[in-house]
Amino acid sequence: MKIEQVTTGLSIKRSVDAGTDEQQRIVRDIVQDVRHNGDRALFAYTEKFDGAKLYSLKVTQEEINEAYEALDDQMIKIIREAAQNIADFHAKQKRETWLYTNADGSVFGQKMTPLDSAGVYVPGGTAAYPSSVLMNVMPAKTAGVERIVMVSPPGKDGRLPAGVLVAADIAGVKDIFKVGGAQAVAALAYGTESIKAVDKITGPGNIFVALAKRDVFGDVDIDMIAGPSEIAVLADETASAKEVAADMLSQAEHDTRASAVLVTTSESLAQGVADEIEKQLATLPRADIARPSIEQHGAIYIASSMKEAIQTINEIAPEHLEVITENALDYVKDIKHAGAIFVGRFSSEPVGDYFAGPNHVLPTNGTARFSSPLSVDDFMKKSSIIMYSKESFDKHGAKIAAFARLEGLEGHARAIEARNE
Ligand code: HSO
Ligand code: ZN
Repeated sequence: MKIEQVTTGLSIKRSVDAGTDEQQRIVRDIVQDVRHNGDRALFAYTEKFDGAKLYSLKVTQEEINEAYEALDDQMIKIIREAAQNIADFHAKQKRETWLYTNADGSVFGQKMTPLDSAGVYVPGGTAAYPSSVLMNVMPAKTAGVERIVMVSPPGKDGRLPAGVLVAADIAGVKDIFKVGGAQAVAALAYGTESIKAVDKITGPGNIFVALAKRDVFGDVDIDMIAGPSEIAVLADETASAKEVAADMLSQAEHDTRASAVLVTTSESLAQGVADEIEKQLATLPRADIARPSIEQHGAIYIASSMKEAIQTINEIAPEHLEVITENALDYVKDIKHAGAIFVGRFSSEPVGDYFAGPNHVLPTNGTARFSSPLSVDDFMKKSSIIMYSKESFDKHGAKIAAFARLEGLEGHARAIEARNE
């Protein structure tokens, strides 16, 4: 792996996939088809794209029971413990309705209301992560969303993976449907005979899912469009090359487009990590994915000072940042842009992927400059409350009418003045 001197103006190779015209057309057609033909279209696409001929989309209690039987008890316990940690962390995010009264006795405030319903998309194949089921569902549950629907493409055998079903059940999802792709997004947005429409769709997916989410946005809300996973490690000479390399590979194995970057003040660590990455790749089962990721999107940068290193991190605005230095916590105040900050050597990134509690759905592609991790807020909305007192009204009514007339809105002014008569 190449070792370079850090320069300014650096950024992770941004790889937002906008899709080809052809893909956009296909997605629009599928969305329209589902809008018009409902379940019939869903069955047809599931047969065409997933190779599964289904007669019912909804996962049955029997399938859930079988999923529990397929996992060993220890694993079920681990999923439960992770879900509890995620619930505990997200409970701290929950904001309550607030009101305040000013000196004139007027009351203002903000009412918090959970969304009525949310849909979670879970990708198929090797990206069908039970951990992502928990990360998407738990914030919605904590927010108080009453109806949470999950969709995921079935395998050729017409089934969903046991881990996904168990995680969904532990998270409290009642409605799980075996449908994926753009057709599932359309069903969630517009509803079909078996799937009732939801207000917001979250969860990652392939390009067709991402394009469909863009297509239905406005009719329903969506979460961010997630890009491939990213990790940046900020380390000094106290870090272990073996550990840093392992952490970088942990994200590189997600996707050939994932990126793993080290920014360090130590030349010997830089060399050590480069060597370790090679060594560890030799035995990593997913090296066929991790190697191209490291080769195309991996980098090791040497900075002349911690200040320069931190500036570089802020320019990259990584999804995940690990700080493995002496007094690591002291540097957190200088980090402006990172989706999640993992502090110290025991906060290896997978700790957050699976178990610690904070959400693993994080801003990618440099969007940590302006976005935040998925949270309870994403499943709540706010209404303003205004209760103006007579005292406020008498004091300010004329000013309000004057403002209305500035805008040429006589009707507004008269509404105010009607109270004076
Ligand atoms: N690191 C991924 C999430 C994940 N990792 C799921 C393992 N499973 C998000 O960037
Ligand atoms: Zn991961």
